[in-house]
Parts: sequence; C-alpha cells; structure tokens
Amino acid sequence: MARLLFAILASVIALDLVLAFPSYASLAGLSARELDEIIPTLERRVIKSPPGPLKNTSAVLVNDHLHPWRPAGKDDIRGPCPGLNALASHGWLPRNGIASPSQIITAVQEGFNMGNDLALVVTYAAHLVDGNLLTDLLSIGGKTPKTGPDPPKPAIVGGLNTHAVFEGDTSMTRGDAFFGDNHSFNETLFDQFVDFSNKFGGGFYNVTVAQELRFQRIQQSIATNPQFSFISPRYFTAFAESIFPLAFFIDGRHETPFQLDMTVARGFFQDGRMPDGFFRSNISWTLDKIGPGLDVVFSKHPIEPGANNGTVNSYTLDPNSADLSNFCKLYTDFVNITVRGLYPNAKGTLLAALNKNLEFFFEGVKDQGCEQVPPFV
Ligand code: HEM
Ligand SMILES: *[C@@H]1O[C@H](CO)[C@@H](O)[C@H](O)[C@H]1NC(C)=O
Ligand SMILES: *[C@@H]1O[C@H](CO)[C@@H](O)[C@H](O)[C@H]1NC(C)=O
Ligand SMILES: *[C@@H]1O[C@H](CO)[C@@H](O)[C@H](O)[C@H]1NC(C)=O
Ligand SMILES: *[C@@H]1O[C@H](CO)[C@@H](O)[C@H](O)[C@H]1NC(C)=O
Ligand SMILES: *[C@@H]1O[C@H](CO)[C@@H](O)[C@H](O)[C@H]1NC(C)=O
Ligand SMILES: *[C@@H]1O[C@H](CO)[C@@H](O)[C@H](O)[C@H]1NC(C)=O
Ligand SMILES: CC(=O)N[C@H]1CO[C@H](CO)[C@@H](O)[C@@H]1O
Repeated sequence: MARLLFAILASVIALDLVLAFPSYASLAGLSARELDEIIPTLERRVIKSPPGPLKNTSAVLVNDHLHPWRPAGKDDIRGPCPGLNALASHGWLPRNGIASPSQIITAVQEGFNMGNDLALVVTYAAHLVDGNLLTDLLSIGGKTPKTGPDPPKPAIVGGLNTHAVFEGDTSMTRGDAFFGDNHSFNETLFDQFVDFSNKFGGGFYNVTVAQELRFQRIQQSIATNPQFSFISPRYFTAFAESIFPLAFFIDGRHETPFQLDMTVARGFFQDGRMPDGFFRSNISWTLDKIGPGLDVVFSKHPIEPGANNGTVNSYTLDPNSADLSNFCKLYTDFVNITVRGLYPNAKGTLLAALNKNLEFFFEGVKDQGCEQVPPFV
C-alpha cells in the first residue's frame, strides 16, 4: 500500500514537472526518464538555419521609431547580458526575452553589427548549454515565470544560466554566482567601473581601462570567492566582454572611437537602453576583428586559466583549459567535454537536434582552421 501510494505520489510530482516545463528551458542534464516524460509535451519547431552576414555593414540608426526603448514588463525576461537586454528592450528581439538562435543572430548583426562568425559562435554556444534544442528557443535571462500551483515548485532554470559554462564569474557589473545574484546590475560594481574609467581613461572606458578593470575583477574574485572559476569557456568570454562595450556601445559615427561615455555605459549596463539617436558600429565585428582585442586586454596583466580550490586566495592554474593561444581547443573541448557532459542521455529527436546545432556552431569556427568534431552517436 505504502509503495503504491509512493508510486502515485512520484508520478504526480513528475507530472507537475512536466506541466511546469517552459518551452525555452534547457533539457541539458536531465535523466533518461525525465527526458522521456518531458519531450512528448514539447511543441517541436523546425530548426531554422542561421542567417548569413549582413549585406551592408554601415553605421545605421538603430534606436529608431520602430525600435523605441520600453522598460521590461513584469513577465518579460532580462538577464546578465547588457547587449541582449538592450536588443529585447528595443524590440530587435521579442520583448519577452525568449527567442530562437536565428532571431538572436539577426538581432545582434542588425542592431550592433556583430560579425556573422562571432554571432554564430556565441549564440550556438549559449543555445547548446542553456536553450531548448527541440523548441528552438532560448531565454536571455534566468528567471522562470511562476507557472503551476502556489507555492511554485523549485524554478526550472532556463536562460543564460549554466554556471561556469557560459554565465560565469568576474563580470564587470554583475556579481559572481557564489554571492547569490549573478544576473542583476550591481551599483557598487558599476561605481568601480566609473572609478576605473576616471583613473585610467580620463572619464571614459577605453582599452587601458578594459585592461585594468579586467585584472581588478579577477583579483577581487580570487580574494573573495572561494569557488572562483576562470577556465574555458568563461576565460574567453570574460576577456571578450571587456572589449564588447568598446565595439558595440559606441556610436558608429564617432570621431574618436573606443572611448565609451559613462552615461551611455550606464544606460546599456543598467537599463539595456541605447542612447537617443544611436547608430550601430560601422565595423562588422568578426572573430578576426575582435580576437586581437582579447589579446590586448590579456597582455597587460597576463593571467592564465585556473581556479580557487575552495578557499580564497588559492588560485591554481589549470593546464587542461584552453587559453587565448588555442582557440580551436575552446571549440573542441566545448563540444567534447561541456556539451557531451550535459547530454549523456540524448537519443532520437534530441540527438538529431543536438547534432544540427553543433553543425551551426562549427560554421562559426570553421574559418579559424579548426577541425570539426564528428557528430554525436
Ligand atoms: C550573440 C549572443 C550573445 C550571447 C548569447 C551573450 C551572452 C552573454 C552572457 C551569458 C553574459 C554574462 C556573462 C557573465 O557575466 O556571467 C554576457 C555578458 C556581456 N555581454 Fe553578451 N551575449 C551576446 C551578445 C552580446 C552583444 C551583441 C553585446 C554588446 C552589444 C554583448 C555585451 C556583453 C557585455 C558587455 C557583457 C559583460 C557584462 C559585465 O561584465 O558586466 N553581448 N553576454
Ligand atoms: C549602406 O547603408 C548606408 C546607410 O543606410 C547607405 O548610406 C549606403 O548607401 C548603403 N550602401 C549600399 C551599397 O547600399
Ligand atoms: C554588489 O557587489 C558588491 C561588491 O561585490 C557586494 O558587496 C554587494 O553585496 C552587491 N550588491 C548586491 C545588491 O548584490
Ligand atoms: C585611455 O585614456 C587615457 C586618458 O586619456 C589615456 O592616457 C590612455 O592612453 C587611453 N588608452 C588608450 C589605449 O588609448
Ligand atoms: C568608420 O567610421 C570612422 C569614423 O567616421 C572611419 O574613420 C572609419 O574608416 C569607418 N570604418 C569603416 C569600416 O567604414
Ligand atoms: C588550496 O590552495 C592553498 C593555497 O595554495 C593550499 O594551502 C591548500 O592546501 C589548498 N587546498 C586544497 C584542498 O587543495
Ligand atoms: C572528440 O571526441 C571524438 C568522439 O569521441 C573523438 O573522435 C575526437 O578525437 C575527440 N577530439 C578531441 C580533440 O579530443
Ligand atoms: C548558478 C547560479 O547561481 N545561478 C543564479 C544566477 O542568478 C540568477 C538570478 O538571481 C539565479 O536564478 C541563478 O540561480
């Protein structure tokens, strides 16, 4: 009797999980049984191939009458990325913050002039770990709106959230996950961004500030976060995100490029808001254009991949992690270790969707001379 009751209870709980499963939540890390229960409830969508590069990469007005800023509504999702938050708050992405990879690639190209290869790499990397490969949807944030009964079940996490995979430590304006909130704009950290811009950039964020602030944030994480992790892929994205404000948040008609004004910076970081009359960059920021920027930020204070070992001030190098001198290892390890580790139980339609997305991800890196990892079987 007790067993029967238990079985009924267990299936009720499982049903709850299924009913509450949002269409954009990731299937990564689920057991074979959970996958069997959830997959049939999802409305599968045709996986669209990503768009190609922009035909015309000139600076154009992107804060235009079709794309006015509006604050996020109460059910709209926003997350740790000020670039994607801005695209959603200006309607270049669906304002609810849930989009397909193709929509994201179109939006980052048209809205900010991100190059096609960089857009493919970043978007599919995020989708493979944080998106739903069957519904072809990804949320740009971490919060799952309350669905189902009250009190809500523990939130099923969707969005840019898998810690140390994409979302990661040592952000400029967001705290480390160890301290609780890794998504929200943090005023104390932004004050430091301003201080450093005053001290090293004459009141602007420039390459010198990027170098010093990146190092400062790493030192702070080493000194305060016992679980600080700074290995690939986060290692790469942290350096890239130090350059992104200079590439993407500066008006494309600017006479003196690579100097970001503090009011403009606050608009983007805090509110996902482009300045009035904002023109996107007039440079198509491909991997080859952005890559040297990462090296420049690194070169001032070279610090190799590593992690604290459970106590603060214990940063230990990790020779197994890809570093800036080995971009293809970033790709290969991401596929062979990270993605494979998240989907040990993929079969059937999920396996097919996984391989299709891995193919699109490879499209982004193939010009870097990387060898394609064979499809999963
Ligand atoms: C193409 C798809 C993109 C994805 C999937 C993506 C994802 C992310 C994620 C997950 C983070 C948080 C990392 C962390 O701190 O934990 C982040 C940070 C950041 N992203 Fe994006 N991003 C994308 C495009 C962009 C674009 C187009 C811009 C600029 C217009 C941008 C600018 C930034 C900046 C500046 C940060 C650093 C925030 C900080 O350190 O405080 N991103 N992005
Ligand atoms: C590209 O777009 C810019 C800005 O809209 C425009 O002035 C220019 O004529 C376009 N170039 C071509 C070749 O269409
Ligand atoms: C913001 O970051 C500072 C410095 O890391 C931290 O002390 C503070 O608790 C954070 N504030 C919030 C609201 O999370
Ligand atoms: C950043 O600005 C400061 C102050 O004007 C200047 O000394 C420094 O050379 C600038 N850095 C770069 C890379 O231009
Ligand atoms: C972008 O605009 C700047 C400033 O007007 C100009 O010097 C530069 O040549 C332009 N770059 C491209 C690729 O059009
Ligand atoms: C962590 O690193 C510190 C400093 O290098 C060392 O003293 C400590 O023994 C290490 N702890 C572990 C658990 O490895
Ligand atoms: C990645 O995994 C595939 C399949 O297991 C294997 O053939 C390949 O050698 C691996 N590549 C690397 C660089 O580890
Ligand atoms: C890994 C981790 O701690 N993720 C957290 C990041 O911040 C969001 C929003 O506060 C949380 O929901 C996640 O759990």
